[in-house]
Amino acid sequence: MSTNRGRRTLAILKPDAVAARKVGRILAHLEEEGFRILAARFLRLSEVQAREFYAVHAGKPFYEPLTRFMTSGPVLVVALEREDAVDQLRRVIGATDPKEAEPGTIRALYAESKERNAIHAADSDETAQFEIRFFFSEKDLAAGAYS
Ligand code: 3AN
Repeated sequence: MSTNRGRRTLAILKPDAVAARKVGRILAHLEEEGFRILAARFLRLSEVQAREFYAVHAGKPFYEPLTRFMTSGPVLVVALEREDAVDQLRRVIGATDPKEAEPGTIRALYAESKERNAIHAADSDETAQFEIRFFFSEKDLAAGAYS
């Protein structure tokens, strides 16, 4: 996987986006922005998984509500590929608070609030590697690779 460093990132379409049936539009938006879907899975995060996934935020005031929200319904976990994947996905999703997100970004278009903000994206190459491996095996990723 090291040769794919920088080319892969992880997104999670959060429970609010799934419940509001925004999945198709968000995936279309990502594809139109040049991302390829390498692997995708619907799942319901367990409390243990959510706490581990967001461990960097442990102790922050929004940690408990965040993990509660992320376990409240199904999510779609997506491994994505394109050049400069991490930074490009951060650009495409917009700021954490949709009120501050650039017009046309996924959060400006589809997020309800800072807490229910439609999509998660890895914030660095290191985090992306950790997060992709958190959900997908090499076999899952190889199955989605075209080249
Ligand atoms: P982002 O999702 O933009 O990378 P992070 O990683 O700082 O933001 O925060 C993870 C998640 O925690 C956010 N997506 C959001 O749902 C929630 N969150 C972050 N900051 C706040 C905050 N100040 N108040 C409430 N929720 C927050």
